Amino acid sequence: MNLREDNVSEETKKLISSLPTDKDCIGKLCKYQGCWYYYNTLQGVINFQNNFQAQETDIILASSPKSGTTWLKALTVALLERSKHHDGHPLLSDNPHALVPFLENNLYLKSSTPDLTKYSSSSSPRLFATHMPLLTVKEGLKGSPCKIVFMCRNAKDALISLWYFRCKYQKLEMTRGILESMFESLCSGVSFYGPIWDQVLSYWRGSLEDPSRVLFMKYEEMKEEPYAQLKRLAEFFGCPFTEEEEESGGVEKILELCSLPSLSDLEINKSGKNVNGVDYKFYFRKGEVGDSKNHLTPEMESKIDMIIEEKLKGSGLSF
Ligand code: PAP
Repeated sequence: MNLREDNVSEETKKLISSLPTDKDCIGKLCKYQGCWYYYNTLQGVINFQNNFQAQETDIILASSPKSGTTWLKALTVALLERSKHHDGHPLLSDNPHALVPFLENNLYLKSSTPDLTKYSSSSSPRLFATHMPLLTVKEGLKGSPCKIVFMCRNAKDALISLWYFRCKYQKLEMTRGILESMFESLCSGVSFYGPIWDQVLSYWRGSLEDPSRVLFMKYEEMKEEPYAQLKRLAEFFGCPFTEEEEESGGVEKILELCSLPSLSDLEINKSGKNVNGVDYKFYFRKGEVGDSKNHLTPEMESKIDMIIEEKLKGSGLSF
């Protein structure tokens, strides 16, 4: 992760001086519109909010970190591309993160006017991703009715996934100490893109208010019933599977192409890197539900469960 604060403009520095600040085991954080960001990421958020020009057909794929973003990106690309590309499917030669860039964390991280032309095509909507909460995203969309999909995942599994990911890309030994400090950050809410409950609740409420605009998905449900969930996603995008497609195995074909074993076995995902220099292979690990049981103590598990339950009380949501 690039934490260089020299990407931060004087104006943003002034803004930061008026915001709550804190730090986690990686760097300094500030809280903007209810969400904690490293300073350089805040610059990306501000660049996005000030300069992004949405098109009505844009699709935004949102998630908490380590909640199935790569999978959601791949499935969306495969769904929208399914009537094209009999050979040369984009997922075979590019990682889903290259095909669906993050707004604040990639496109707008270092530039207030990134070149978006390569993401435009006359036959497909533009696809972008984000970890920002809904209200911050909506401010950047400035009233444009883009569709937004949010992928949520159990916070304990996402924590373990992040622990593995951080240690791999920072080339750190996987110590309990690192896990424990990440656990503390999660529980206190002072973590990159946290508090996780506020972020998830923003999309949950958005999906209840306007289900035609915001679709709320869960990683665990995708694992449990991928066929039904993929159909749900296709319907939300307004491109449902036809009977003929279903009968000819069109749904299974996409699920297979986007499965963790298939994607992680592609050369680009074995040896490629993203624009920030992170190996694509680090985005693929076990992809299991409940892996946190193998790493968290029962006390750690119940502390996270209690906090999340308390924060979600009355919302109708559990995760
Ligand atoms: P990001 O937030 O950095 O973009 P993200 O893709 O959300 O990462 O999360 C990575 C997790 O998704 C990993 O989970 P794990 O550490 O518990 O294993 C990764 O294995 C999982 N993942 C990646 N691709 C897929 C896929 N195609 N199907 C299911 N899970 C996947």
